[in-house]
Amino acid sequence: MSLNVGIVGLPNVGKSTIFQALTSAPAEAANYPFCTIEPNVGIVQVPDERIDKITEFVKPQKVIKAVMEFVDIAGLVKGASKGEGLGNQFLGHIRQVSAIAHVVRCFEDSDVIHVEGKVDPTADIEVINIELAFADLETVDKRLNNLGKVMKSHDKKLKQQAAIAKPVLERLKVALEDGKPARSVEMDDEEKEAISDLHLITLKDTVYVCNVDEDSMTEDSDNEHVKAVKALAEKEGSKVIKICGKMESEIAQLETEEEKSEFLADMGLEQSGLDQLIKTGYDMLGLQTYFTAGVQEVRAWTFKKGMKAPQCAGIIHTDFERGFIKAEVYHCTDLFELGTEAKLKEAGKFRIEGKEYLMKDGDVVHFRFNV
Ligand SMILES: Nc1nc2c(ncn2[C@@H]2O[C@H](COP(=O)(O)OP(=O)(O)O)[C@@H](O)[C@H]2O)c(=O)[nH]1
Ligand SMILES: [Mg+2]
Repeated sequence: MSLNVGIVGLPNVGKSTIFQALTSAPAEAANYPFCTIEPNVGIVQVPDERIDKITEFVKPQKVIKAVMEFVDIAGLVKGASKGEGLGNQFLGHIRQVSAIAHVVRCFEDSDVIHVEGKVDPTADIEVINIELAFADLETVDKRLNNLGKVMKSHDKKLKQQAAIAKPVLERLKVALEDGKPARSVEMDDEEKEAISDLHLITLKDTVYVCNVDEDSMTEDSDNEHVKAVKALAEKEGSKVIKICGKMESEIAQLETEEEKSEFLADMGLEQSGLDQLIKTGYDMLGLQTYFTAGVQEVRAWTFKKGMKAPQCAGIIHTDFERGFIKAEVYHCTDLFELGTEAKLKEAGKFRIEGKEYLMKDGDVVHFRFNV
């Protein structure tokens, strides 16, 4: 299963508009040979002021930024879990993604038809979440039915696993039947592990993306629709961001970074909604960035939170992990403060770390290895 964010929502809420804006400046495919790109799968560059700043200090010939994947999933409708509107197929796609960006229509526009007839974000979210919960319910029911057989088998290990899974599946069933997401059910690590292979949709981290009109984007206060979404999200511990799909597609057509910054400044905005969406997605996936910085190339590397130095070295090349000796590390914020490697050393900020070093977001690293 790859690490990606699926864009989900009712039809006509602006999913494809947002996806197209996200992927309008395609990441240079040559730098990312690992990605096979399908029409609804986009590789997106992760905006990161830190790499821009490192570049000012190091002045490399080449800069390679971190990337992540977004998937545009076709709109779900009421009854999807029963197969309405190609429902099962789309639900299958959602099961494959690692986190969810749920786009909600918060803009008024009589030219754009709303499938339910009026703009009502809480009701819209409910429609989708109930379909997702019912899809999960089916998965949970299937597993529960199977457990009976497993309990009767002679395989001790299987029986043991089933004994752990049973009570948590039963709790999940109660919540899902009530239309509540699986993430609302408390589970310990052992229980989470016991059901992890089910890939429950409503267990995935979710950000609600309020697609608002231009005015609501530039005003400080939220419109009523956004307020309603925030209230709902707070109850389930999900994140919320505001985006204006229409404006993002205009920004996406601008050629240079300068033009984009100017456009945002004119609107009184610090960063685009898209940038915020990408950063939130990256974070939901548990991803962090370390940098390698040389005059030939400054590059951002993506790792999973909690990885140690040798594993991180292995992301560059398996030889780096196999022959790992040590890592020379400093944090980018120390570079910004002190300016040169000599000063970093003087201040004791340039460190030699070993195999047990837990890598930090923003570390600048040089790995020493021997194969
Ligand atoms: N007024 C307005 N229209 C939008 C916005 N975002 C998308 N639309 C329009 O809404 C319609 C549906 O958008 P689309 O992205 O295809 O929705 P999808 O079905 O969720 O993928 C299109 O006509 C878009 O131009 C927005 O922020 N404001
Ligand atoms: Mg679409």
